Amino acid sequence: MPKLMLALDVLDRDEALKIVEDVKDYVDAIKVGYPLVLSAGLKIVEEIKKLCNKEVICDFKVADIPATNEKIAKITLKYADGIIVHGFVGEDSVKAVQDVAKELNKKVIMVTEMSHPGAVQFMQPIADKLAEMAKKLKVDAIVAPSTRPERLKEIKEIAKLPVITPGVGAQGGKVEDIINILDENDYVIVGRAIYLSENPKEAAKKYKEMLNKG
Ligand code: O7M
Repeated sequence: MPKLMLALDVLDRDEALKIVEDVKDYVDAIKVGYPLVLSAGLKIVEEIKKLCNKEVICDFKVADIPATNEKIAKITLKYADGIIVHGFVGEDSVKAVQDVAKELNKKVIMVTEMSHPGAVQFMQPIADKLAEMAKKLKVDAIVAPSTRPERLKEIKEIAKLPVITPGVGAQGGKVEDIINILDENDYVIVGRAIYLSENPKEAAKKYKEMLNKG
């Protein structure tokens, strides 16, 4: 059964910590990105970890030259267990982050095809090649879309790596359409369908149960 990763894209520190407290029994990892870190600072990662003792991944979709990627990775991985990078900038940029992560025993997760409709414009045509590159570089996991289950399957088959998949809930993706593609090393990312729900704890529990049943 795949694991559940909460996308904690709220803008307020106290609200973020309250949600973590509420859902911590049902989520396996927490992903924070620009919305929360630009609002609350990178130290929010430490606070979240202290509160729930779960893996916290920074989704910064790093996409710069190797020298700059290295600096971003060094700062981020002081706090986070893993960092998400873009692959389209090329092998050298991804490797620069992997070098930092290896020294700190942290994870690098690489985006292939994104989940939003616009991703078919430029990303989809190169996504299979990105999946091949991810395999070659042996990144720790890739990101592929729940909104296009057939693409999720194809990309996973090419990369043969754990997958972290967004798009379930607010973006229209459904657990039942992806559950047979995934295994115990994969994560399903859910954000708004949990943190915007009237009862985030119940919503997280519901998703966890759906994943367990699969
Ligand atoms: O469940 P949602 O739609 O509220 O949140 C989905 C989260 O996944 C949100 O944090 C997005 O930034 C992220 N995401 C996508 O939605 N689509 C992608 O293709 C990639 C990501 C992502 O996490 O990239 C690493």
